[in-house]
Amino acid sequence: MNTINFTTRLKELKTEGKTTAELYNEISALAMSCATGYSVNPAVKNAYYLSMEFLIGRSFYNNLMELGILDETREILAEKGIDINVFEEIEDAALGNGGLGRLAACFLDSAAGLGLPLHGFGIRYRYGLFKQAFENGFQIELPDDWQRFGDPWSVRREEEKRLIEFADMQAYAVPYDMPVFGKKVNRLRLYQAEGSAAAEKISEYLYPADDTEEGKLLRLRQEYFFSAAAVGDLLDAFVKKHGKSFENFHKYNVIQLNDTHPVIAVAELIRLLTEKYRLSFPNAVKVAKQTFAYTNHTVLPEALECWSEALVRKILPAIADIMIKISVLATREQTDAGCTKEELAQTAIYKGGTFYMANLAVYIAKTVNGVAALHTDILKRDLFSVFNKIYAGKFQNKTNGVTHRRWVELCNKELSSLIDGKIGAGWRRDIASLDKLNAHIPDMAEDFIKVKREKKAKLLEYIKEREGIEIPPDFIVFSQVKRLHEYKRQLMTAFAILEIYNGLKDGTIKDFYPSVFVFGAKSAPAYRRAKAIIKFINEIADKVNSDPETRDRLKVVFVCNYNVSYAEKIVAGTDVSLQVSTAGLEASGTGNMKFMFNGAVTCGTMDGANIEIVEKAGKENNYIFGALVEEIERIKGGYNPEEYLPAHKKAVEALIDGTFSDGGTGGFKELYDSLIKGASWHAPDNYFVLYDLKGYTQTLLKINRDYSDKTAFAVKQLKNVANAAYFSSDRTIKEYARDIWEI
Ligand code: 26W
Repeated sequence: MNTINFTTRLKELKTEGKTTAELYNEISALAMSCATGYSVNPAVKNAYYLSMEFLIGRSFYNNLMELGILDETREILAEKGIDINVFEEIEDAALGNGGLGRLAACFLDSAAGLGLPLHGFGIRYRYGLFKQAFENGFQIELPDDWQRFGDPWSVRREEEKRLIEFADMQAYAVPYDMPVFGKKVNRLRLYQAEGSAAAEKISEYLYPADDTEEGKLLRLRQEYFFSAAAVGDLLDAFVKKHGKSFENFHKYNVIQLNDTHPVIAVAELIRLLTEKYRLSFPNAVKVAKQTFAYTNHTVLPEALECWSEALVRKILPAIADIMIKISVLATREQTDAGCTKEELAQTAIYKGGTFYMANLAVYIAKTVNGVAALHTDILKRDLFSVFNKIYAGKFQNKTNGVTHRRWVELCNKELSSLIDGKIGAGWRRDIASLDKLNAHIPDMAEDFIKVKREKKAKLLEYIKEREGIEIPPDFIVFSQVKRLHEYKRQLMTAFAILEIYNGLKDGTIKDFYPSVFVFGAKSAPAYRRAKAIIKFINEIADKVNSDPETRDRLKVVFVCNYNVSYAEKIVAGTDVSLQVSTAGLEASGTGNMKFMFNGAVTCGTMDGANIEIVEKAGKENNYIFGALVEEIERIKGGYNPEEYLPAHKKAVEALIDGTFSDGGTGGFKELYDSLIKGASWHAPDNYFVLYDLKGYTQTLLKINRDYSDKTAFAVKQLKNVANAAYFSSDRTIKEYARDIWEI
């Protein structure tokens, strides 16, 4: 980075009369022009991350910070009468849904920060994740036209465009390269589909609603589109540099498959090696086995992708043939390894006219990793137990992490300076040294309380501006921000809030420390139940916030259009992080780590990475409740939620007793029935909401009591900060680089 050049030219920049968007584009372009060009060095081994989603959020501040010019830019603009915060108007590039997409962005940031060659391949969606609005408490979706502000951080590479062919049409994959700044500058390559109206549709929307045949076909096209473009790029680059000696391909390339969405890349590599380079099928499979690694991010059956052969054949007949050939090979191998018929049924890649993409991934990948210790155990013990038996050593755990540069340094400068003041700034580059903070905790509680209060005040000010809800800064801030899904149990939080509200009203709860519950969540557009839960929480908020008897002690706010930038403010201003999924279902969670870094205690179940958070920070500094995985397994068959209804009658029946309105949609009654009667596709209360509700409400009240001893509570919060280093994606990436990528 030629910083002098940048600051000189920034000082000369004419700013008067320019719009924020114009300034944003000019300053970003200036930074881009001064940044050393990034290149993929084909002479060394590079790792490639194939992901359908990269939830990069807003690039402006993060890139200037990574380039080391954020503070100077802030000062130079201030001299010109411009507050650098005006660029918060520039929306996030929401090219992802949540978890796995944001993780991909953190991984790229950490690899660059560590100087490791990891590059991303994905899709440049015209419209990212929808913008959420509320209409009478219901979620509505608006297009996320993120490019209307320009896209100064990408460079279009017209000359490298590649033709991607389907049976019924074709599309050009035009690469847009985004630099990923750090010690090394890596590259995120996003492909845009061009060439016809039909072609452009392929990269128009992130995750089209896949509940229709039309939607499914488009999603399959998207997966093949970017996977084939990436594999084509890598093969061409390899041949150009090393010739056609594919037995060395894996010495220069390792491809990480982010969930099952890019797994079709396996078949595409084999297709090109056999059809274009005339390798034998077994040799092509051998190359694939040395090149691919697979990360599983969920055990939910609905998220484990399957494709009907008929659908695949419609647009990719050669790929279908190859996947069947791989399946035959796998079956033969596993039969030789002594698998029974039942076991072969579990590991089948192709069975009954269906392709099981997770099985293809596990069979081919040289390593398979889960994303937290418990999740990886569940993969080895349940989901992939047969594979684990045959291919011992294939499975590894790689507990997730989040980049502390965005999730502490950028979003919480005040806490970062407080840490610097105690242990120096070394932790910013070498995060492991953060644990030196443990020695200073007793004498920094008061300073921490000030910082947390300042960040809380900023968050609540922002919420007042955007949501129109006023919350005094001395309230305890509880936050549950994540995708809306039944297994994450936002509904259970809603019931717990109602029980607290009812207790305040009838006097059974006394001296309750004023608290606000902050929700942030988007529901998939077609997910009816999740949308009903959003409406329910909005109804509760309206009622609670307007009740003169309780509103000075209890508030509820559902922030609208929760996204990466909103998250940066919420994680910094929160006291208690709510992570209450049904044990065994949240593979890891990453919001839990962001909160921990910023000094929130976790109120949660023993699920995903919560277990490791509690292990690192100490059980006594967090609040754990709820059934354990083993308990859930044990009671599953005989669980009758009606036994638990009497104790929670008032709160749960608020869904059907007219207390709240679902606008005549019937959504609330359907939610109630899902708990008491179940549905054709699941048992009653299949996420054990009523089973864990009592423990949850009691834990929230305990936290409320403990908070009165501000200093003791601040010590708990600081213990979380001081022991969060493990959850930096710098640690995660170091482990991938050592154990999987060998770069
Ligand atoms: C909201 C339901 C849902 C579940 C899974 C939506 C999307 C998925 C994807 C198929 C997988 C995914 O995003 N899983 C999330 O990945 C994160 C990063 O590893 C984990 O922290 C989350 O626990 C996991 O749900």
